[in-house]
Amino acid sequence: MSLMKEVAGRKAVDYIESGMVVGLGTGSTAYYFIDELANRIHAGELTHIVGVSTSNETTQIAREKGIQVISLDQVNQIDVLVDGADETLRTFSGIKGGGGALLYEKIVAQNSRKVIWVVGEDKVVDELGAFPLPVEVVQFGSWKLFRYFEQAGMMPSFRKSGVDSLFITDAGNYIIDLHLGSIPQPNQTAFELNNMVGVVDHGLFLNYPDVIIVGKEDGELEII
Ligand code: ABF
Repeated sequence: MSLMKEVAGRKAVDYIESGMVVGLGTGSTAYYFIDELANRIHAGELTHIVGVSTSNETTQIAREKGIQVISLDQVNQIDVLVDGADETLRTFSGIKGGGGALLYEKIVAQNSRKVIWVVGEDKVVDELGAFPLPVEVVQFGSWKLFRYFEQAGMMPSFRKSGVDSLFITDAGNYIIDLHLGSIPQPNQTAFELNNMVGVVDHGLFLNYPDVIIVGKEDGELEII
């Protein structure tokens, strides 16, 4: 239980109106948003809400809370997406994917009219990269990519699931985390990754959010 995550997540429901198609994010902060959204629906304060999920995990959580969840391809567009982040600059770029859902999160974000990130204040940084950068890669040839990252000094590690098995994303891919330490030129790093065969996507979300809701340790909020 994190007060700063909870206040940020629950505040985001104020941006939702009846009749909206709502993007449902992944992670523990987005969880509070989903919980509060369900509360407002069951209280009759919000009606005709349809959710589009960013992960199988979120789909299960939302449906268990009584939120109608349909697939992205069943809607024209998402009105508002509320999602978490692992790091965020105040200039509306950040790193996501610590929860392993970066690909579907980015696809849903691309199809959303408004994107809101909900974070605890510890996620707000002046430079990206202290958090390992997740890179989603197809399984075929992934060790060749790993070796390339290693030789390029990008300190790679395969995302594990349990002791000796590799984590597999909802899309059936692996994740290689790059322990870069700092990413002084996120656009350049994203450009290089986007042009590597076998890389599906990565956790650099550049110029994505429209609003960042920051929960503070003392329960206060900051809206960026
Ligand atoms: C998700 O939110 C992931 O991209 C990211 O890893 C996570 C942040 O985790 P949490 O909200 O649990 O701190 O969107």
